Formats: sequence, C-alpha cells, structure tokens
Amino acid sequence: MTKEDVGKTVRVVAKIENIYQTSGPTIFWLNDGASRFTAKAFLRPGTRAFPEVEKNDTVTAVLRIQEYENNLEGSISSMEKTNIELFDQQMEQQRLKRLSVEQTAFLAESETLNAMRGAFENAARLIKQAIVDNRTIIIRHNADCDGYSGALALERSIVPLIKEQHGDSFNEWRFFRRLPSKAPYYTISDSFVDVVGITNEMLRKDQSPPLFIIVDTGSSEEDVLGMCNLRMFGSPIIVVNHHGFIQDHVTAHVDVHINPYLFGGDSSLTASMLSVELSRMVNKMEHVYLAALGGAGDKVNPENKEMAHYLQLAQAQGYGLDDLKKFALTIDFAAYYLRMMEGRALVNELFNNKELRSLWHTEAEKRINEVLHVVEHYIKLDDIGNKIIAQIDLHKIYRGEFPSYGKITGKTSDMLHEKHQKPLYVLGVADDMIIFRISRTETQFSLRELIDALKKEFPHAAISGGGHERAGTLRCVAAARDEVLAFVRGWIEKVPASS
Ligand SMILES: [Mn+2]
Repeated sequence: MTKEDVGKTVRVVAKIENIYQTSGPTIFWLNDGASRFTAKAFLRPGTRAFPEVEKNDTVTAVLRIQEYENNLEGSISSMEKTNIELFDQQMEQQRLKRLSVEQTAFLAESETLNAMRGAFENAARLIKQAIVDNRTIIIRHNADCDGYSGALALERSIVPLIKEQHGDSFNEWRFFRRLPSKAPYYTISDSFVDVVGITNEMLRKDQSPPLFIIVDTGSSEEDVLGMCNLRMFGSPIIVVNHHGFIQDHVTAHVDVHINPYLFGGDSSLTASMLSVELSRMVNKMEHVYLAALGGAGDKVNPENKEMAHYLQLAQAQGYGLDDLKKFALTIDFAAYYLRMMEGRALVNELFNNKELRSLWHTEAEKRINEVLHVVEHYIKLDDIGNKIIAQIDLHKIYRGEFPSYGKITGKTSDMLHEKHQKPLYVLGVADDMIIFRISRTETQFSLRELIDALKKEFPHAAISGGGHERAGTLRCVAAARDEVLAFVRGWIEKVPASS
C-alpha cells in the first residue's frame, strides 16, 4: 500500500494479529504476509464490531484505504473468516516474491560487472532474506565520499523494504544502521563495538544476529579478525569493495565478496558503482548519480569506460563532473566531523539540501587553500631526473581540524600536478605512517609490492598498510619511521619509467 492507494477499495486475505476496542471503533491489526496494517470497523461507539472474528483468525476482508495521522489504514466494509490454507498459500507467494532478486541489466556495460553477476545476485538474495527474517542490517563503510555514496545507495534501497516489512516507520531505526569506519579497514575496535551489540541483542530470544555489509573496505588481511569476531556470533557478511590485495584472505570468511579484482577488473569500478548496481537488484534505487559521485571522490579517470557511463547517468540527474567533485569535497568535510556517528537524518540533509552543501563546501575550500599555502612553504621537492619526490611533514602542519592527513596529501598532489609536468610521488609523512599519492601514469609502481618488500626488510618495524596501487597508507612503529622512509625513497628512485 502506498499513498497513491488512498481511496481505493481492496480485498485482502489476512491474519488477525490483534484486536483493540476503543471508545469509538474496533481496531483490527491485520497481516497479509506482505505487511502489517490496522483497519477500523465501527458499529456504535465502544461496541465490538465483527464479534465472531477473534485474534489469530484468518479472514477475507474488503477495505477502503484511508490516511490517518500520516499512516495508511483500512476502513472495513465486510469481513468473514476464511480457511488458513488460503492464507498460507498467499504467505508463501509473498515470501517468494520478496526474496526474488530484481531482474535488471547493469547500468554500465562492463565485462567485469557481467562476470560478477552471480556474486551480486547472491548478495541481493542475502539482503532480501535478512529483511524477510527481521534480521538487522548493519552497513560498515569507509568514511570517505566513495564509502558514503555506496552505503547511501544501499540504505536507499534497503530501508523502504524494511518499512514495507513492518508497515511502520519506527522499525527502520531498529532494523537498520549505517556506521562509518575511520580506518581504511574493518578494525578490531569496530568489530568489538559490533559484537557488543550482537551479544546484547542475543539476550532477546527472537533476534537473529545482524547481516553486515562492509562497503569500500574489507578485502585485506587486516580485516579478517574483525570478521571472524562477527562470524563467531553467527552474523552473515557481505563485502562490497574495490581495493586490491596480493592474496585473497577474505573470501573464505565471508558469505559474498564483491570485488572487481576477483573477476579480472580493477579499482576503477568503485564501491559506489558496485553498491548502486547491487541496490538496483535489491529494490528500485533511483539515485544512480551516487555511482559517479564515488568515482569522482576516488578520482577515477572520467574516460574510463564504466565511469563514462555513470557520468552520463549523473549528468541526466543534474550533476556534471565539476558538481560531483564539489559534492565529494563536501562529503569529506562532513565525514571528518561526523567521525563514527551515523547521523542518518543529517546525512540525508547533506545529500538533499543544496544550501547546506554550499555552506560546507565554502568552508572546506577555505580550509584547503589555507593549508596549501602552508604546504607550499614547507614542502620538500626533489627532482631526480624522470620524476619528482615531494615530502610533507604532516605532523608539523596539521592543526587538529579538517583537512585530515589524507586530504592534505591528496590536495597537495593536485596542486603539484598543475605546476609540474613530470610524474609526482607525494609522500605525506607523520610519526608512524607515510601516505602515498602517486601520479596515475606511474604504472610500474605498486604500493603493495613496496609494503611486501618493507615487511621482509624491516621485520621489527610492524609494517602494515594498504589502499590502492598509487594512493594508500603505510604504517610502521615510530621508532622505525626514518629507516623505512629512507628505504621508500630509495625504492621510488629505482622505479623504471612507465611507457
Ligand atoms: Mn573507494
């Protein structure tokens, strides 16, 4: 039932879940297998209508749909008891319908997406099953533009189905949560927050453990323990990610692992694109511009085949590439201050309220211009012939506000690319980490290979890290930072020129 149905007369087969006599009409709580709703019948004030119908009976009723205090309800014109088989048949049909995956073509033409169809369908089925089973769905996503865009697409397909399942707007808060993660992987800290929630909920006997959807993170070895924690308490897990890995440690621990690297693709199919495609299989999700928004946030080449498709779709919804880039910066600004908060209503404002976006975008730009002035003064540039290494000491210029370390490094890289024609290796250096932003054209450089070499060379340095091939973060103990940095610079000098 939707608002468009107001005024219509419908015939339903339903189960009576409860009956409530007011001082006016009698109120029946009906469940037709698709949703729960209330219907009123009125004889005389305070007099029980249809006294032969009792709780748990199945009935055939004719209702006129009306709106009452913003909710839809029925006004009963006739109602009689019917046999339970008819209701059971209907329940089964409804259940199968709600579990069926939307048969829809991918928005973008892509061999990689085509190869991934089975994984997408499995994920969509798991999500639909969770909704039908009243299982809570928790999205954990990277707190950047791509992560937010992907998670929002999924939220916008899932939440309406949860509302439909329960026939009210209260349960969308109980059965769905979207939580940003600060680290670029599913950390043990995040997983502790989640398993505290799961074990508390387990005290309620009717509650199944939640389904987790991990978006724009979740494909590296560092994610595994957190996931094992979830699995220990029976949670199913879906990963929707586009970060590369040397070895796949994750697939064995999750129900569905959607990652283009497993299907011959690469990171140009961003988490937002994958999530938009998945959302459309779960429910009709119309905000398809979110696909290109994540792509713009992750700086995917606009000429890339899939990205070009998504950009066209975004354009049709009123967002050109420049609008998307501004939007992306605004999300980064908001994400910085939202930290781990869901802020569902505020995030909706961010996506729907142009004025608010403009306020935050202006501030974000101002802060970035300020920090770039500082960077210009203190940056160390080394021209080593066929490339430039640029080093910023982040801990000396960061002021505990937006922009973050990662954003400072990224924006520095953008600024330097406008001034220099040579390939650039921008290193944002802090006490215990190095952030990399390297020219897209430097295809001979692989951050993962560098991290592997560092692990062998400095077994005492607790090396970890990840991200993309040419944009990512390397961590080590602070004591080892100087020797690690020297090795990194030596490694970069030896990278052969890309053709
Ligand atoms: Mn991403």
